[in-house]
Amino acid sequence: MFEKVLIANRGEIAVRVMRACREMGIKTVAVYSDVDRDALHVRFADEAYPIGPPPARESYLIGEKIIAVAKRAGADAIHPGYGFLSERGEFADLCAREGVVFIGPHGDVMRSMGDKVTARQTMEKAGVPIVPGTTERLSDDALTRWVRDTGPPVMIKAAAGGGGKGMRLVRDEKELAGAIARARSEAKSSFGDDSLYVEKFVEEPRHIEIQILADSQGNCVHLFERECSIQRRHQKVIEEAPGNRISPELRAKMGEAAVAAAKAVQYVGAGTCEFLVDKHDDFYFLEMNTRVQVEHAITEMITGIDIVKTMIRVAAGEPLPFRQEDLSIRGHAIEARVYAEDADNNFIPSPGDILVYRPAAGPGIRVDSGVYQGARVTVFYDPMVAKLVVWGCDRSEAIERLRRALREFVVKGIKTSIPFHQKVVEHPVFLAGHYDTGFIDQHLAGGKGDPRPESGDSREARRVAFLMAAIAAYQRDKARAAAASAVAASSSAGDPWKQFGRRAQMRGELR
Ligand code: MV4
Repeated sequence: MFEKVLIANRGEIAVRVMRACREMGIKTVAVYSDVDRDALHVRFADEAYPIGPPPARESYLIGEKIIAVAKRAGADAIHPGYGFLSERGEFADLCAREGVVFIGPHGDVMRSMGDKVTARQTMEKAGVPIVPGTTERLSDDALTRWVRDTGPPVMIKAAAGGGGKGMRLVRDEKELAGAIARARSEAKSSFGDDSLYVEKFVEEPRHIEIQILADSQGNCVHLFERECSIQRRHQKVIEEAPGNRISPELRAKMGEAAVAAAKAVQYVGAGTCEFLVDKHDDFYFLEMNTRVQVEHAITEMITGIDIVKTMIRVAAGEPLPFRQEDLSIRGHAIEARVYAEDADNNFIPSPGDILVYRPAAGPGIRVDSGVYQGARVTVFYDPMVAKLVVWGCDRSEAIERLRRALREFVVKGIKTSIPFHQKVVEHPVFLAGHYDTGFIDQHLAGGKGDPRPESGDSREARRVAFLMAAIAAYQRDKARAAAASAVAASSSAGDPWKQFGRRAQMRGELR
């Protein structure tokens, strides 16, 4: 096992990785930009080294500086966290050349998954369903012909893209030429590569992703799914595990597809296969993320597996300490990302000094913070300051805890997304678990630009209707969960989790 690991990141994920290292008896090395001298991750580490000016491209993104620190500190491995260098194949190559272990997959794997056309070719060969479309980069003429032959709606996408950049929806052939031109120029300026491909548009999809873990002996398991459809402009807001309305059969099929995807590229480490799931429960590979993700914690909550410790173990050459049959889902977890943003002001970043910081705590609550009371939030990095992660024996309890925790969580000095989360967790559509990627735009004003001004009367009327619908949906949800738990309890003699059935029955009696 490694003796010392350098964490090439900042904020909550750097702290998260350091916690894993500490439990494993591994010493930790932090790196920090000038503006992060007093950041939480620096205070948390055993050692810390400066790496330059605040802009990431002059500090956290310079692989050579990070490697130099690793050598000077005597670190035998580097954990990249998420963002920054985590999916840069060239940085993994550099680590390999310099004899420092990169905690993640091989550089070639990152490059092949980073290019969406290559990823689609690989998945097609591996028998993983991809969205119908092309598996080649196409000229304007070829794109036009494909769309003429197939018919709209289609999505024009950048081969170098991902996360929604360089992507255009075409609902009418008349829009095609303009969409191609705009997608090409956006792809060129964002990625320096204007190659495009095209897919059929999947209507009202859900974004469901599968966590996988793989070792260097060829073993690979999946840790079930996360439901990540609650996003705003391709930024995730709330995630849940397990997903809603995912049958055991669909779960097994998607899990097997994700494992096949990982095996096809001889994946090592923690990774995620993103899928779109349509109305008919057909699913399609979208992209593979070759890093630990922000929302990994909800999977940890429902499986009991420490994903970060496992990725460190497999990077050190150890085999996975569990098999697929050892894994199961217990309860339900939800993550609310706490961003330093002003949701009432078009979600603009809200930097400043954190004057009061009192994170939620208590049963079923995990808060992974990148800040502390007195810390400064700057504009240089991602505005996510903490993750509020809750666990409950079922979805109803997780929601109850999330509502309680959102009320407990106090942050003063900066605006945060907590009030926005409170709106989400009151919404009947969220309570019903019946949402797709359109949720925020369709149901929460402010999702797309500013909310329309409303008269006081209509606002009040809407509020009453809204509350009544929310209460009704909530009661239905609870009754369903109680019935399901009672059934589970009656058939779970000897099951250590049967008290959850009793709890639900008690609630039923009290009502
Ligand atoms: C799609 C799609 C519908 N059909 N592709 C958005 C981000 C990028 N990773 C892929 N995205 C989408 N690709 C086809 N063929 C809809 C989206 C999409 C989306 C996907 C996941 C989560 C939220 C989303 C919001 C809008 C659009």
